Amino acid sequence: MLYPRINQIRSIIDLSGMWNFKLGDEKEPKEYLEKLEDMEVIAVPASYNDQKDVKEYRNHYGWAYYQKEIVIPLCFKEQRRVLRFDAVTHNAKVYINDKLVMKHKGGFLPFEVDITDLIPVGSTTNICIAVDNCVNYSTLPVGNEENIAFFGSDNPGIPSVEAAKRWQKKQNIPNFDFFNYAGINRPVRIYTTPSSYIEDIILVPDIDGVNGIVKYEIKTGGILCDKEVSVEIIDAEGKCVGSSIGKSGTIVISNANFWWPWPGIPYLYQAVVTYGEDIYKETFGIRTITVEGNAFLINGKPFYFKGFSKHEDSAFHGRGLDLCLNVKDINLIHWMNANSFRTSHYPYAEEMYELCDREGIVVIDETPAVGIGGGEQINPYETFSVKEHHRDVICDLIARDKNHPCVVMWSLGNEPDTEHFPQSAYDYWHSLYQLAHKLDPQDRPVTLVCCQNNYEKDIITRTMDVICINRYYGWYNLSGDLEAASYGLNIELDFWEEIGKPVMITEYGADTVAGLHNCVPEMFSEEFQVEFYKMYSEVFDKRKFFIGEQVWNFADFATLQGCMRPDGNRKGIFTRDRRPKLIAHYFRKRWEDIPNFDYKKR
Ligand code: E8X
Repeated sequence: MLYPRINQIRSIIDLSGMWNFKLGDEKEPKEYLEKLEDMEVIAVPASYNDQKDVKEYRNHYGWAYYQKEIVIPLCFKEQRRVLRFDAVTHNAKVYINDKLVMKHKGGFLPFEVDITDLIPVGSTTNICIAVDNCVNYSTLPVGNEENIAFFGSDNPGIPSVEAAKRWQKKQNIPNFDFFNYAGINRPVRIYTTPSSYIEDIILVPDIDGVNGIVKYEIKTGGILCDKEVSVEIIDAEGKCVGSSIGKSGTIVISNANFWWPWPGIPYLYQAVVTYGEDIYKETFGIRTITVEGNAFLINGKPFYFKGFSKHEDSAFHGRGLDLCLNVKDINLIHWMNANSFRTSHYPYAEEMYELCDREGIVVIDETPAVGIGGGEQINPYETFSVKEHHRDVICDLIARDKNHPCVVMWSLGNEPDTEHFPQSAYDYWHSLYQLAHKLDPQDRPVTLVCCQNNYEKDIITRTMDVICINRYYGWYNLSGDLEAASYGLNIELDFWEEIGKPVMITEYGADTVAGLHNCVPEMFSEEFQVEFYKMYSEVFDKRKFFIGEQVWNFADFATLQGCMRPDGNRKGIFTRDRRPKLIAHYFRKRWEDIPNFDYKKR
């Protein structure tokens, strides 16, 4: 799906701003609620939860309603008009003048509806979006249906506690460790195109010696137009360096500049596509991604991942798009001498990938499949009804992000159960692995991020192109004992070494309260966080097959309240307001000394 852009032909009406808002309840709106009375004000895009300090907003469970009156200017009369939502979390129903025109499931990917015949130009129109934040066994991320606490056993067996739990009000408890921020989290826009339009652009770059090769395919829509599709490749100086006519073809760019991760030059080209009156410029880079033996190659050279798993999370906005914060975070990633991050645990806003293309930051792009597990008792692969939705999400994710040079690998999901029901896990994830490979025109490597569990029983993680492990030796296990932690970690890495694939760590960390200091490092202190990471670095540096380290987490972030979460998860290298903890200085130095390429060859 193409990102909305303004150019000499296409236009955008941005519907960001103040909307009317009202909380509903669990009941699904069967039809448009005729009159939404006593509406409050809410900012879009942003999560609604922290925009008003009352528990009804913060802990809301169910539907909420956004409403706005709009007029489309007469000058757009001849144009095709499309209403596009970049992300509404998690379920949405869109009403235009009281009529349901669109439903969408899933909170992190765009959807759109052609409104050319639904909203006439020049007349005042009422738009209402019903938004549902419910997470359960059929959603991604997964939620718990029965008031089950995410962490801790909540003292089972004490009669009074059991009775209180039965009496307790129904709660929407996530099966994941980040606050369930909801609402219209990303921009809402109307974009226009001519009636014959460019629907999609598929670009597959390759390298042949010093030359770049771009295979392309253009999909068109609307009224058939007798004009041919044309494609021109424009370099960063604005010079045309290749062109072709027709809906598909191959263009050779001689002496091309390749896209390299920062501090290399992330060189970008534009494919300028025209079809009849329509024009669209798609940015892309020339680079290759391959896995060979136990190396991860970018442009044929063994790459070492240095960086973070992140969240979209900030004060007031919640999970809402915050462009200023995105720029700040990318600059902090540069300051840290890092080169990459994973979009844990859902696809991020498209603006972030554009920024990473431009700034040379390497991205592992993750689906919202987190929480697929329920302990020994529940086989999630039989109990949860998420498979079909999971397939849809993978299709939509790849359709959205396929052309970004920054995206180097797909992550099918985070920390599912792979231990208690290994065969079911294999069947489930293997078919998704095949699907992702089939769908991606660039055929990038595919991974599944695996939880700390019995890795000997797990038969799916080892089949991925890259083995991504999240490990907490010294924190959740062997808590505080870093010598024992190192011993255990080494035993596990001996196991992975045998598999003969590239292995990286996508999460490891220790909760750390900024400002808490100890002479003898103990858990939660800034000194302990430093000792914890130093221990891991020492182990990783001895292993040739180990291709990268992404810490948990870039910054402290909001979670559901709980006895293990003092004002959220505190494993950040930065605080939530982006101040460095002691550890930031350690990694800044370490990563300065680690080159992007050939680190393990030295
Ligand atoms: C944590 C992280 C959590 O925030 C993330 O979303 C997924 C968790 C650790 C799993 N990984 O708790 O900080 C712990 C496994 C226990 C051995």
